[in-house]
Amino acid sequence: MSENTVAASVAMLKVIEGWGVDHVYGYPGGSFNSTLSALTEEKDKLKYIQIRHEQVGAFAAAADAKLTGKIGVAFASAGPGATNLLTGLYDAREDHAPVLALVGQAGTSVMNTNFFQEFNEDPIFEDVSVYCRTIMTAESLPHVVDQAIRQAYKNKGVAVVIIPNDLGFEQIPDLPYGSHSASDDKVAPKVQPTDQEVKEFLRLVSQAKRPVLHVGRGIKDGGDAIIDLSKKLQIPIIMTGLAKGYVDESYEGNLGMSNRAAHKAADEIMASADLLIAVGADFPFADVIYQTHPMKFIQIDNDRVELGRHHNLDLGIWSDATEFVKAVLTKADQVEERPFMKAAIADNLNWRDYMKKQEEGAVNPIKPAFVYQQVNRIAEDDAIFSIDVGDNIINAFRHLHVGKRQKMVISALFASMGTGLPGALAAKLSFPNRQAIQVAGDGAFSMIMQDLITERKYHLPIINVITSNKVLEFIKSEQDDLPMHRSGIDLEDQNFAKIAEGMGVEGVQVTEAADLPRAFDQALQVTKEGRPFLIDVKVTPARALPVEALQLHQGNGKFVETVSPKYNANFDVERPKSVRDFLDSYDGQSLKTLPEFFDEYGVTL
Ligand SMILES: Cc1ncc(C[n+]2csc(CCOP(=O)(O)OP(=O)(O)O)c2C)c(N)n1
Ligand SMILES: [Mg+2]
Repeated sequence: MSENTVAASVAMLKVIEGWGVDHVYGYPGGSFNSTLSALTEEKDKLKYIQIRHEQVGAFAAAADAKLTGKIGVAFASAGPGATNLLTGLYDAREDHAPVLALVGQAGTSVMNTNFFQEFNEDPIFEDVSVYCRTIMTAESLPHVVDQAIRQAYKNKGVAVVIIPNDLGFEQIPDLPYGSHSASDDKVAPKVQPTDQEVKEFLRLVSQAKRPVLHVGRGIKDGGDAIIDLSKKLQIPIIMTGLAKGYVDESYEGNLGMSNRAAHKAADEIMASADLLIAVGADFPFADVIYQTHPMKFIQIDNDRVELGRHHNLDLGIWSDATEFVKAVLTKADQVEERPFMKAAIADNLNWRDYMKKQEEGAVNPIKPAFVYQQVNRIAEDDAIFSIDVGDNIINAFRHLHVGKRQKMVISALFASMGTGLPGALAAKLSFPNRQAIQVAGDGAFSMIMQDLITERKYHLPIINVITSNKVLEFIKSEQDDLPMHRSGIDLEDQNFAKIAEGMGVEGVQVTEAADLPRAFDQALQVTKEGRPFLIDVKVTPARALPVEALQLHQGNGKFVETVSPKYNANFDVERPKSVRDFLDSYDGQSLKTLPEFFDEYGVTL
């Protein structure tokens, strides 16, 4: 037994440091004072980032984990602090991000008495967490936190430790409580495919006329291998949004994302597939878009829970995605040019050309596509993008270039507004030498804009781009496709640059397209000098071409494309008369439909 003693809260922080954590987010409260005191003692090793709303801390911790794969840490005091933390923790849960949440609790002498801000916190955090414990003795505090971190890693989720305030102040023996060692950092063994699985896969592929690869994050660093496979087997690639940037976007056979935040060719090709191959992809909308028509289905995943979750399997392969792709490459012969692949590429290039035209228009009112062209222009090779929820998800998926050395973070499955700025805090704190750019809509940004001051307080040179359109555009589009009136979606305009100024953050408001490049140059300059910057850009509220409104039907030996009956079903908007009318109404005169490309290349049912 050691003769030296240490405050239990300090011992706990040493455990956290032992796991390689160098910053934690949180907001004080009386019930958390024992840990706050320890944070001052440990300040040289563990940086405390005082956010202005607990939700922001939890979002940022989740983003840390998504960007680095390492545990993120956030804390809050008992009661309202604790409940404020929840939204951010759900974001971590939904995107399988390992996060440790430390939550304050009233002291043990008043626990379970309905004391001020005191209530049973376990049931509150039960659902969001993979592990949730209330500390009962000071000695157990560092142990339980160590175990919580292991649980968060193992179960890829949120571990919550609830700390009665007095226990953190108590002295306990000064022992090495943390269990982290180099062994924890070694690469986990990969699940390998068998020859039989490769053979069976190639047999099904050889029977297909219109096979499609749907590639998710499971591909990890196998982006080049999947392109080789696409070329060798003549199969177009469609990506999930979370995997954006994992496969080179300049490759012509990479059609981008499908569904609503999507690319036209990807949606059309997915709807025409007779074989869909899901590669490390857990697509949240799969239960809808995999069911538009009958097709065969192969799924490759290293997590057995995922197999068969979204479609009945013709072949399920439990394997690391990239290992499987590599194994197939060694066994497969080069397939001769497939008309379907040619049509897919032609459709893709036609769409890319359209997108480029949207980006190049330095016209008024300013289009979001032009804003993204500017982001692309000033983004450094290893920039990190944090994109908030709303139309920015659609526009970033379409117009943001995410290169091999760059990263993008989003709130994918929980899809919470207010995640752009916290994601940028995480980017800058986890990667201080990399450029951090966040893009948020006016609705999303105003949910968390108080934390601009956090950027200034900690000298975090973040570029904040606010696409301000005075409306909840993403919801407006949804309402336009329902038989209802537009309702509840107008936003009062704000001068975000002035708000920033009030918080000591430099910024500029842009209303003319011609002024936008200068604003981005200024953002670059100011952030290079080490200070954050905000661009409040007033963009058009016009809907971007909703590719999901196009529907492909198979019948009479032919493919036919129509506009969904749901499109513009709203009482306040007009419906187009034809697909041509629909495309033209979005300046898409140059766009062709997939059946036109199928005719051109002789693709038949
Ligand atoms: C916290 C939260 N509340 C509500 C929603 C529903 N929602 C999704 S997108 C959106 C609109 C976003 O508006 P804005 O930030 O202005 O971006 P825009 O779509 O106008 O570009 C809303 C309300 C959500 N995803 N998250
Ligand atoms: Mg908006």
